[in-house]
Amino acid sequence: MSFHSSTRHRPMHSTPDLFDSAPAAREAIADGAWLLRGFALDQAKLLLDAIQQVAAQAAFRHQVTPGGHTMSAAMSSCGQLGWVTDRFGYRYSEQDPLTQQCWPAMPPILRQIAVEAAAAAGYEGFEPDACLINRYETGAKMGLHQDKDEDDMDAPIVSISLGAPIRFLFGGLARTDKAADWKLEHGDVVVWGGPSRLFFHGVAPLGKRAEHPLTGPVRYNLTFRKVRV
Ligand SMILES: O=C(O)CCC(=O)C(=O)O
Repeated sequence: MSFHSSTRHRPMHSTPDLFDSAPAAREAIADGAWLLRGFALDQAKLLLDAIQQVAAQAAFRHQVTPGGHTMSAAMSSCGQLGWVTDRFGYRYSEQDPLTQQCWPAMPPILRQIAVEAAAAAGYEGFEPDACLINRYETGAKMGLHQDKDEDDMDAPIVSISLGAPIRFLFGGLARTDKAADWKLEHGDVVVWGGPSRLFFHGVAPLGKRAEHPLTGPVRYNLTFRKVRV
């Protein structure tokens, strides 16, 4: 698989083309990175229900970075490990610092769709042990960053979008690399690994008019990671 293959590369500012009526296919967005449009659409309602179940045990919270910045996206986690940040640093923890309890187990429907999406992108045998759940309200964003707190860099990252649409930015190995801009909608899945596993990525602020019938002006994102080798 290669970035310059015959697969479509469609930044959000491009005009729709004849392919838009074709069935959902994987689009290469970088070497080893794929956008699977609508991949989670059929299961989206179940995924949203599962998010609410997780949040009932591990509430959404705005974490603080080591530099003292309060993140605009609210977060929760499920699985064996959850991603946490505080003044001591970024890390994975087996316990929710709010409750001192283990994170809620990863609901089977979440794990299943992540494993299937990874396989559809060419990453067979993905076994996520952590799922970070981001909740974006109007204006919330996530700056360009690398996912590098995981021990396992061979496994991909699987990222599912639910609810209001947002602009996803996907750059390169250097923070200064120009980032391409993709509109992610309800049910879209992005998978990246191999040569792009450490590419910088983020999302632009959730727009004032962004909404979805199932979530209103809110977007959820699930990112599945394999932390422990
Ligand atoms: O919300 C998104 O689509 C991106 C989330 C993300 O980059 C992350 O959780 O590391």
